[in-house]
Amino acid sequence: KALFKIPRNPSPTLRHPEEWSRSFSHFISQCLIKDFEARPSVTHLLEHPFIKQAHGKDIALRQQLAALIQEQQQIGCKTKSKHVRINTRKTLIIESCPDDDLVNLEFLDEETIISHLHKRYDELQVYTYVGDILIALNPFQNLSIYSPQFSKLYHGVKRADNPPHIFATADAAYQGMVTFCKDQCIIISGESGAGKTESAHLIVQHLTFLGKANNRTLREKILQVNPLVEAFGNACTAINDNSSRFGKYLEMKFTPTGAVIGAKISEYLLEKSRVIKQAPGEENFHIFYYIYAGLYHQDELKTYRLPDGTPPRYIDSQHCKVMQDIVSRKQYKEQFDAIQECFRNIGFTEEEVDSAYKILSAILNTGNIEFASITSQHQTDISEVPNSEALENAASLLSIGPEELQEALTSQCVVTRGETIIRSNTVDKAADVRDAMSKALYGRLFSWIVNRINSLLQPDMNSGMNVGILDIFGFENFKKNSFEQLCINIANEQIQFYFNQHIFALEQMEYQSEEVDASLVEYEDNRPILDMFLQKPMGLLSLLDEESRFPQATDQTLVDKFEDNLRCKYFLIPKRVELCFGIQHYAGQVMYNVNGFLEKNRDTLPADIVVVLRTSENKLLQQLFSSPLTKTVWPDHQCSVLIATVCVQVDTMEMIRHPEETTKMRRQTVASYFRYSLMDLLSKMVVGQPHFVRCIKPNDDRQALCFCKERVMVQLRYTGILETVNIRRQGYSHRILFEDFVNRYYYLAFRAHEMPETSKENAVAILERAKLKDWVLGKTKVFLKYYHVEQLNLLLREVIARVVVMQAYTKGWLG
Ligand code: AD9
Ligand code: MG
Repeated sequence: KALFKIPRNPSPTLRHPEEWSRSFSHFISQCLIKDFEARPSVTHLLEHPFIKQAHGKDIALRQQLAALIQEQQQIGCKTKSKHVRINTRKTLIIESCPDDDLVNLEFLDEETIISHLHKRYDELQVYTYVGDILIALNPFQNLSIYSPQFSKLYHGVKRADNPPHIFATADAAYQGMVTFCKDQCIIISGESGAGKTESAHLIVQHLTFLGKANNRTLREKILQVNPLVEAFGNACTAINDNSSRFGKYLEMKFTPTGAVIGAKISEYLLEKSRVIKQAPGEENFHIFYYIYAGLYHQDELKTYRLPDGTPPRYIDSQHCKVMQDIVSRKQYKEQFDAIQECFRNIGFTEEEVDSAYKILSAILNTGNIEFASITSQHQTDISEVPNSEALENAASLLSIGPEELQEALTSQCVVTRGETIIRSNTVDKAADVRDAMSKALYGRLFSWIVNRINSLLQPDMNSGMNVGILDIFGFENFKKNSFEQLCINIANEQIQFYFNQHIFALEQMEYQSEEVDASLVEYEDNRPILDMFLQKPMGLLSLLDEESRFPQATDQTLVDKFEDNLRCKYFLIPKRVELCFGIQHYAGQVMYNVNGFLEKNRDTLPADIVVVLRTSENKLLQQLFSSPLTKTVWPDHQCSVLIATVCVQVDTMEMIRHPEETTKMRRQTVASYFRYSLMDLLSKMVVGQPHFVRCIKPNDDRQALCFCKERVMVQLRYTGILETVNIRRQGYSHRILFEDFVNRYYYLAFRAHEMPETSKENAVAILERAKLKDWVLGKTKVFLKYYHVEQLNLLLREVIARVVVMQAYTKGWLG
């Protein structure tokens, strides 16, 4: 009871804000440094005359207190030993405990780490540090730890002041950017459904808060980018109801003083094949269901010609809840309204949105076009469209002639020896052309939306600094895996490789070259697997490309080619399953079915379709098909940075064009475009200081509070968490040249005007002055532990703040 002793006579008459604040803080800390199991005290506290009498400014404090207590109750409801206090800025501080960082564990073995994470998860502590890396367990339930109060809590404070949190990672990136004027990059990894996309949203939310997007419009725009792109790029899969079907790198742009000024997205490898077909139990991209529910009124149905009655073929009828179920229609309608709002707020014109909906509806109508075989005088196998309604709808929505469209679908122009011959398509071929057109329309529409967002959100992307956030599709292993899973999993291999390079390889290489005595940690290097995929000319992707060039190639010849050329322990050919191969990925073994690999890789769009779409009167469509979407050539200097930092053997000097360009150009396959995408992504990442978030899926049933030890163990193993803990405990994650170190921190030991020599001795002087322990010196660099950098930065900020105040006094600004 004594714990809840409330000051007997706290004077409610203290009017001076400072005095009030001090008294208030003291009072609150007296009352709140308690075990939160004793909840009755909270009401008691709010009812106390001292708080009740608060008025004027003080009412705000009372409300703040009430909100803080409520939040603390929610997050700390099961926590026995968490302590809270209010700091002088009247912010709630929840003191961290040594448990927050795996590096502090006394015993380091898998069992201890797992039971530690398990205990924390049961207490709803979903975040845990491994040094400067954040582990995020998916809570599978909404937690109330992401409110603006929490954003304030994690703003510019010492990491140890609060429990681990995704906001702390965002804050570290932001502070790093502001302090060192260096781009930052937050890499979120984890398997499908582990929580990457949610984490990315939270990071953007916190960065817009930190970036003081005073301009409300800009803040709203930035916050609406993710929902908009995800409506077009995410879908329900067997693993995740909101699975990302593309890779996304979002760069938030800031001024040198840290004010947010814009954003830019880069998208990678959208899974276009989903438009035309989905695996059993899976769905098409969300946006198709949204427009179905949103454009349901009679006049809209007329304008957009959405097929009424039976669901369109591209929206799997089993799953087309929009058509059958009034409840889901309501939900989708809400989503549709939200997307409309996003379009509007970000700045799309009504005409653009209308064109986008027309293209989407045209795709659904295109999917309903059927072909029948008819017998002609000369040929038996030509196709026609028996039911013209879908064809006419599609043509009308695309503002092209129905006859021209039918012709482009059912026949093709072939030029032989200077002569143009029209050749009829078989029914199957016509269906392939139809699907290829739908995929191309959707893929280009998606890229256009992303480009348009970029032009609306980046006033001047050439100046200022970035925090980039990487959220790609997670590692996938379904019952049946195809070309799409192969690409997704290679991208994940690449991210794992990047993590390994940063955490292990580069660090250990520097110990040796700088002759620093630090023990080496063994880790699982996945470079051989990546080489097997990416090497030229004998890597898996090159072999696939080579085979795609032979018109006679079949699935069997492809598997044979792989089997003949990929002789390594990571490539497996199962005995009794045909047309299959296996890969021993870093995250486990996956069996791939090669059915359709060649076609998917060729991803051809007949020139006749491009020609007819170019005749459209729809401005947006004209734009989508008017010119080749050409990607820029790799600048030399970027390549060398990239190769030096991430030594993956990939093709770098390639002019990449959109895969489905006209036949005259050398055709780009999906594999070569993918290779380019990976390089492009890496080139963006390597220029920034990386921060890692490792998302972990605690169970496969998407259940809250269910921690499946085996599943977590597997993920910890393949992500190398145990080794990461080791290297963070023993290693020196920050290595800074003496010169850079002195330039960066000389304020800590020298006067502003002194301009000390950037020597080893002066670096030591700064380290000693900052009272840091456990650092070491190499031949040219200072070697620091991960926590040193935070300590140095905090000291530096304090010193700079003091200097600014002193200068203001000397200049007489402060009287
Ligand atoms: V995929 O590779 O795109 O298929 P992600 O992105 O890793 O996958 P996602 O972020 O979509 O997974 O999370 C899956 C689901 O977990 C979400 O739809 C939420 O229902 C749930 N989730 C994830 N993180 C959180 C969280 N911090 N709070 C609450 C969460 N729920
Ligand atoms: Mg995702």
